[in-house]
Amino acid sequence: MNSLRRVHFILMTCLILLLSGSASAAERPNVLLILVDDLKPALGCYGDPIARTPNIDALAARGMRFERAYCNQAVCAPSRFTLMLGAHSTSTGLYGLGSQLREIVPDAVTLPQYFAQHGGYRTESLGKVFHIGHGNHGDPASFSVPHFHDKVIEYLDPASTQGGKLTREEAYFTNQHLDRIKSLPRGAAFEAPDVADIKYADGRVAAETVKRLQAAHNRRKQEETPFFIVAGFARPHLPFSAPKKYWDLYDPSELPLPENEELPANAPKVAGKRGGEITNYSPVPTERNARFSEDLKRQLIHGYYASTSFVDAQIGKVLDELKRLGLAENTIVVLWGDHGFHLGDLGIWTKHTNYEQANRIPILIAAPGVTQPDSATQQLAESVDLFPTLAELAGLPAPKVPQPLDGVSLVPVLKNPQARVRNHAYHAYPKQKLGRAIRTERYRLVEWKPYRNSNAPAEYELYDYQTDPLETRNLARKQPAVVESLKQILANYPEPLPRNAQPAKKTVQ
Ligand SMILES: [Ca+2]
Repeated sequence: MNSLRRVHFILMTCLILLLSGSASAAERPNVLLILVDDLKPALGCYGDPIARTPNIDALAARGMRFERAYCNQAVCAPSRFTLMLGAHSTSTGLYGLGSQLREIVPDAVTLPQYFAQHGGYRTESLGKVFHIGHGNHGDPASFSVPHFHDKVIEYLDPASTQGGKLTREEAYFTNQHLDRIKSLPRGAAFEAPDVADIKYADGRVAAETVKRLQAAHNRRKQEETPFFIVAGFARPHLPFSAPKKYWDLYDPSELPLPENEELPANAPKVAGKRGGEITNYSPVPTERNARFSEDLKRQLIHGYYASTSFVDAQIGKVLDELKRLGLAENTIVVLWGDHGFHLGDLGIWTKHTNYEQANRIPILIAAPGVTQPDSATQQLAESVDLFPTLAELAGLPAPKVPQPLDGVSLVPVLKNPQARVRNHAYHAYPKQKLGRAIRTERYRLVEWKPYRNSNAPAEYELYDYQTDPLETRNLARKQPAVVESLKQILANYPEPLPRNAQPAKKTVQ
């Protein structure tokens, strides 16, 4: 080939690559990932008879509902890392609220980064996406544009903050006075001012997401750039600060109170929980084993449902705009709760356990052309599965990333709810011991193992959800054969990393 021909050949090759590259980006679906803080499946579409969640229900009616979806660690920051990395906390060592992603896994390629790198996506984030607070500042490297930040802990009623003082949880979430949190006053657990939605962060995040969708729509028309927008909502995370009209949707006397407030019989002490996060809010009693009055329980449960309805209305604004712009037909929409929530069941409030209510989450996926309307599956699913699932839905290569990838693609299930890609879900929680759990359709095994350099033996919990859906008794000693079979599954997982350890380098192909 002479030099002129060679130049011509190279130019033509570049042109073809350029054209095929831009053509594929132009054909890719957009992604709208909706993250909701502390949202359990207390939703109409999951059969909750109390919940008023018409907008989330409408999203479920457009796609697939995962009936058996689980987070990988029942607390904000680590759970969000598992989603964004596709990696279990036991694979990365990112167990803590203050764990720093880029210190522990500096070259990680997060889910949005992967879409930017391999699909030409413009990636944006709004509201609570990565956990910010407790020493964490988010992950700017994950997104194409600066994060739209707003509050998680928020009060409008001066009575909620002793007349405007900085409260404990506000300080945690704004990285202030982290060394003397307990010296600060407690804020209210709930408030119900008669205000417009926009007065709270979730109203502002919805309004900004609507604007971002409009801009993304124009950009898509002009530059053919697909978008990957992550909108994170703060409620129903405590405090249950929500406009009065959402509280008014519920009759407090009709709210369900916990049926069983005792810890499971024969369970190891390390597994249970009393006090904790909830005691940072007034008027919750601070004594570790205090019983809550029925009034208080009812107010807290009312607050959780009111906050969920408030968030539902904000999500509705975003989904309405997606539809109005004509983007719904070409946008994959995912709704995910970062973990579940105990509302007094087992006598536990909030999260931080390996029990069912703290770990079961909603996952809804509407993927145009793939999911059937109003479909549901019993396939067990985990947060880490969303990374490979979304990559496959968008036609990106199967992820090969520097961090361990623990998720499996759920696309076969999205196409056929009876298909099976995994036979259990895995989650973990670090307490005085590390608890790792295997949840099958029927059982949950939890292994509580001392951290390194301890000779104490592991302790086990086994629950049978067919005979004991409320987890009232640990059956580990009574059913050794079942324990043994579930231990075999657990044995296939890599040795868990200690907290904040560096994961082993993987060869990236
Ligand atoms: Ca959370």
